[in-house]
Amino acid sequence: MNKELSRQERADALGGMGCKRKRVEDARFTQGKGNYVDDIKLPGMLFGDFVRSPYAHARIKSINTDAAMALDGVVAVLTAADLAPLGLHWMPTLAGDKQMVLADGKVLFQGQEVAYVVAKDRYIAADAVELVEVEYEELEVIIDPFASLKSDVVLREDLVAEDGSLPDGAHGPRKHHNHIFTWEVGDKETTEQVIGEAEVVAEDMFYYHRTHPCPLETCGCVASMDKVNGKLTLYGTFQAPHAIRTVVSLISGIEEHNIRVISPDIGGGFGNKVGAYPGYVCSVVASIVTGVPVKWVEDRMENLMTTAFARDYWMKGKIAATKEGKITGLWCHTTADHGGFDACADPTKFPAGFMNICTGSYDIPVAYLAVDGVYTNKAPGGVSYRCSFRVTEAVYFIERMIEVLAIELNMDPAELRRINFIKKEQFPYQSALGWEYDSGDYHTAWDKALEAVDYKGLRAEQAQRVEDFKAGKTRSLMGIGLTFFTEIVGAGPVKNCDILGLGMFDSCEIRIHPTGSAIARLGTISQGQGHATTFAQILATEIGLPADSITIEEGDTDTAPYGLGTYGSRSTPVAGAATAMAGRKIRAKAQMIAAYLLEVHDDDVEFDVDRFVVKGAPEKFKTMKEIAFAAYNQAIPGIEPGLEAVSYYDPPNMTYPFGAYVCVMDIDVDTGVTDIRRFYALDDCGTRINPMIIEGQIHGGLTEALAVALGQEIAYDDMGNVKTGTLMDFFLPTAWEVPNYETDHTVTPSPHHPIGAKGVGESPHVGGVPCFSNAVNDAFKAFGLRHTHMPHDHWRIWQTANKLGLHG
Ligand code: MCN
Ligand code: CUM
Repeated sequence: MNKELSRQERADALGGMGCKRKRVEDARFTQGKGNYVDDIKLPGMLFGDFVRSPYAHARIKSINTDAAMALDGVVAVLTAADLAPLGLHWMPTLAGDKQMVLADGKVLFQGQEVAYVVAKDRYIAADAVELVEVEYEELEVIIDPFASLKSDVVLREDLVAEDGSLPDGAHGPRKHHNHIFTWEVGDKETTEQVIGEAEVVAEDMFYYHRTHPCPLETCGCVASMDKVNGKLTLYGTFQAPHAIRTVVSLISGIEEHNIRVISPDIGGGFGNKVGAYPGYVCSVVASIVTGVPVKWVEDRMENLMTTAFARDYWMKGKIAATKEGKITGLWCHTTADHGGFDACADPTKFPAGFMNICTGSYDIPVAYLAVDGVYTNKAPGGVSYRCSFRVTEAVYFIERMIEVLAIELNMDPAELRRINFIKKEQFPYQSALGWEYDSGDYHTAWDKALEAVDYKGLRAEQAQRVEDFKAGKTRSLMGIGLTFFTEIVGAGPVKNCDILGLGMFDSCEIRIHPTGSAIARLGTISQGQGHATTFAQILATEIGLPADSITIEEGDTDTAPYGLGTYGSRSTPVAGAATAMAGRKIRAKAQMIAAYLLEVHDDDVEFDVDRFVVKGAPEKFKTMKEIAFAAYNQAIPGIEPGLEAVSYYDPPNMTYPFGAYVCVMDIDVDTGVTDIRRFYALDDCGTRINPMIIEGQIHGGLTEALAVALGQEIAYDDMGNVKTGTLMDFFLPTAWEVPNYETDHTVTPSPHHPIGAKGVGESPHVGGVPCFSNAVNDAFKAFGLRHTHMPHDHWRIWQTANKLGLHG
């Protein structure tokens, strides 16, 4: 205490909001000391493995487990027949559908779970899987959702009544036995009228292909039933541990207080680890049956072929505009391929997620969206991979639609965007499809982006390149990809967002220890996003204790307050808000303690970075550290001992981050090889908690966007075989393909969030995919291309060039 620190120095010492605090997680991750599910080893633990269907659609004639059971070290082989008496051969999905845990009479996709082998080690289990004899009778396979809606083949026999009628699904009436739901938003009649009378209409079909988030760590769990105490502990790769606890309780009948769900370190989630998988149910049952812990961990192929995929949306669009380019209406019909079971992880009232953000960043007076969900013989899932509940699809749709309209209008697409942006003064903005955008300043961001890349210069260079190409001086074309996206993240509000009836609030509980350090527990769970680093920063600023003195703990349902978990970039908008609010409760009590210690009235002290000072007498103060101690050692009249707070936060609205991206790409017409010369990403996520973590999120999301746009897919052949079920075929970009990203930002705080922060985790992916795709399409625009489907791998690009007659 020799030298008095300046206010700024005191603030810097806290490591609070806005600073590039280094990730506290990395010490263990970079030294191989992470604790992932597969690191958990319990005494006597057994291992589970699945027999999976080689067929995409087949009836199961018989299953013979004798040879497998006879193998030394095999403890049990479970089939649907074993689970049926427990009512566990089917399980509810997050979308209100049900899904077979183990094949019940038939299989609906390649890789579907047929039997579950439990053995003394992982290798014996794998050997035993080979010994289970399953007799299949192949059925006609349906891979195309359009064909599915016309087919006589009934995929889900459980969803057709005995008299042949179709009971309603979770989202209302069904039109056909392979139809799941129709979801309509907006004003159909007016929209169609506007389009019918418009001066200019652009129309196209955009396919956002099926892909997969492919986290480094696959899904897995360890179930441990303690029969003496009646307690089930379930460790697993869960993005929503509390929701899993509730679901396990509901389907198993075990009381919720007797279930402890723990998400240890997670090696990437990306939405792949939100839902419930048959592996979890089978492991729990196996542990109950055997009385010892059972571990199940997928291999890479199982993860790619059977767990939550992403996209598979066919989006037909029409957009109307005046000759000057003012958009007057938007129409979209989407055919959504959900595979064999509807296991989309959307909030209940939104069967196509937040696809109705598809009016994008534009002031579109009238719009209409309809989505038809369809069953096919593919794996279930659909909402994953930095998707913000289908916002990826919505943004891809509108950003391709804008490009096609620009062609129709013969107008510069950057200018077309500019003249249609929602203006700053229009916020809060009510969109035609029902959202209230909380805040935005699109023109500022757009101008900054276009200037940063010298947009005019790029277009001039591109025009020259086209001339050179036509003159035979070059075989390379140049594409300029533009995207302006608006995201919608942070579900809640509880009044319109729930999953399986659980309102989407989130929570934070703080305990300040006597010596001025703290632990905060949240209802969310980091999978790599760095919550232990950033949530401590929020608290450091709110309660004036150093971030380094604050432990953040997530993922143990026995200790953390109830929360809905981490996905949809909701942690910052919801749990981050809860953290700030709980911090403010701590501060309010600290203020009373400080006033008592300083012998003044509560109103006569004010918070100053890391202390409360007497107003007008800054030399009289008590630091938060001193106050923390006082909370435990002073008998203060009218104030309980201790310093703790909890907040459950129900957000009044979602947050609406946005961004402006530009991609400059050179394409070799003769090989289809793409070279990303430049990628500029401006993001606005409101108040920035940790700029370095944000930058990391953006680099990661852009790289995944590059993957999806330029080659990654889950492709099926006509027999329903997954053609890209290994990393030999499924494109994962490496340092070789990844360009040097330039990041930039503007800051438009959310007006309703306690610290003004918006989510960012999914933004770069949502904005990145259309940007890469627009660049490819733009490169061939001068030669008459309107739209070509993703993924733009070298072969497809070569074909595009070939079809356009560019190979001479
Ligand atoms: N952040 C910040 N300032 C803001 C907003 C966010 O500093 N204004 C920080 C947050 O404090 C947090 C990180 O950025 O450390 C991401 O925050 P947020 O946008 O709230 O997203 P979530 O934490 O809810 O993470 C979910 C999101 C999703 S849905 C997917 S999918 C995805 C993504 O995060 N999965 C990831 N990024 C991922 N990154 C890693 N490494 N691994 C995954 O599985
Ligand atoms: Cu949609 S992928 Mo994230 O929400 O876990």
